[in-house]
Amino acid sequence: QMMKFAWDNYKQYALGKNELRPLTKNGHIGNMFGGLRGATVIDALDTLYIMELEEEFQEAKQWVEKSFDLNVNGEASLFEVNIRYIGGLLATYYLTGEEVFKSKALELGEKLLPAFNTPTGIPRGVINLGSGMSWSWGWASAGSSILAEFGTLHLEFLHLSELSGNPVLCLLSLSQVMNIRRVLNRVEKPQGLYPNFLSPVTGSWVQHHVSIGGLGDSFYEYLIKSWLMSDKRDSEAKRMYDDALEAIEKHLVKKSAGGLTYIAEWRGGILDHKMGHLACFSGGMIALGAQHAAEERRQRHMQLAAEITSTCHESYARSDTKLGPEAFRFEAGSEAMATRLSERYYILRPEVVESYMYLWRLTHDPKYRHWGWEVVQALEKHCRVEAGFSGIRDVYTTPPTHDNMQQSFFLAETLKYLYLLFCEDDVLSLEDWVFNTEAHPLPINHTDFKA
Ligand code: DMJ
Repeated sequence: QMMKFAWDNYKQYALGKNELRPLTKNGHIGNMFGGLRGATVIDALDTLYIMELEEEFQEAKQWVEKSFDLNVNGEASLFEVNIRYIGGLLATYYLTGEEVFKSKALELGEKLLPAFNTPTGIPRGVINLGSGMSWSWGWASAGSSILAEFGTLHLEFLHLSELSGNPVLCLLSLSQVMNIRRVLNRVEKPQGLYPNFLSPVTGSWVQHHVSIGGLGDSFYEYLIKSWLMSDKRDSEAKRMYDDALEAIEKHLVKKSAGGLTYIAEWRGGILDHKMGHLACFSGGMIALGAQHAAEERRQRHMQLAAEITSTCHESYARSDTKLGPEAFRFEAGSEAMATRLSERYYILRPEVVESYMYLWRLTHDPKYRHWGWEVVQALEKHCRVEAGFSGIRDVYTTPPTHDNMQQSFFLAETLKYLYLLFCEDDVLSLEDWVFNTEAHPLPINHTDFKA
């Protein structure tokens, strides 16, 4: 019902734009997707499909067939286009078998390849989808590329490579992502940690900021999921994940005075006792990775995953709206709460319910369903407006002020993970599917994997 409401309003007021503005009842285009349109359509497709919202799925599919134009000429985020568009199209192709989704994914994938033309092969963050020219984000220090961006291509590019009938595209997409691994394996890592900024020219780190939240997050996620997606054959990815997690456990995992476990950020050896909402995906990731470890490690990691997820739940429980802030800190007198005005907002992000979904599936502890239901109630109470769902500007104020944006990841991720939390385990079973970082399911081992 929430998904139908979000979709119906997007369709009515913003179809073909990237997102719905639910207060002003119009569409938002933004500048992340280089002239591509319909981000919400592509992100919503597989969620509509698995929820059996058939009429709505057909509406979305028709838009892809008739109106989704790939001949655009703007500056796009390589990462965002990959996780939302390529991920959404690939997942819908695998779920439905309908060729249109595969051919659009391949066509778009080909347009992203020039981003890898750098001295190291580490792609830059921004690409012009028309000319193929690429460059780094203006805000990224010294022309660097971002770990979470170039480290979050592997799952989709492997599938593009496997699906492509074109031997050049097949070889290119595979060799590009395998080369990223090579560069990362070669470079020295401070205390085993991966900093967030790397030069695509020299292949060395540009700044020593480490975070399992924004700028780093999905790099770690794609290591463990690459191994799972290969049906546990990609042992290099597993080794990299294990080593990275060991360094994180050793240097970043902390316990607050009030007994809350959290993962701090690291700036050149100095800890910043802060967790972003984005970092809350890590409870689910660590639980997923723990399933395949030896017993002692499995227990330790399951406990860590549960503790982090519980801390993220606290960040929701300690707010007046029962939704969590963009970032929360652990300081004297204040734990798991935002202490800065600029960090109090909630933009319909999925990471906390994502971890509830994994922890539920892997433990069947009913508290994860209770916590998920609390989120459903809070979304209904504070984020539902007349024409859709909106983010809010301050989770500590009721009634909240709305930000007038229904993010596409709300339909791709937040609502999908909530749905899966209350489904039987065999709906998109974790044995058969891995979710890309935008919650688009990709099949495990559907063909022979060779890397
Ligand atoms: C999503 O686009 C993806 O989950 C990404 O990895 C991080 N941020 C957003 C949602 O918060």
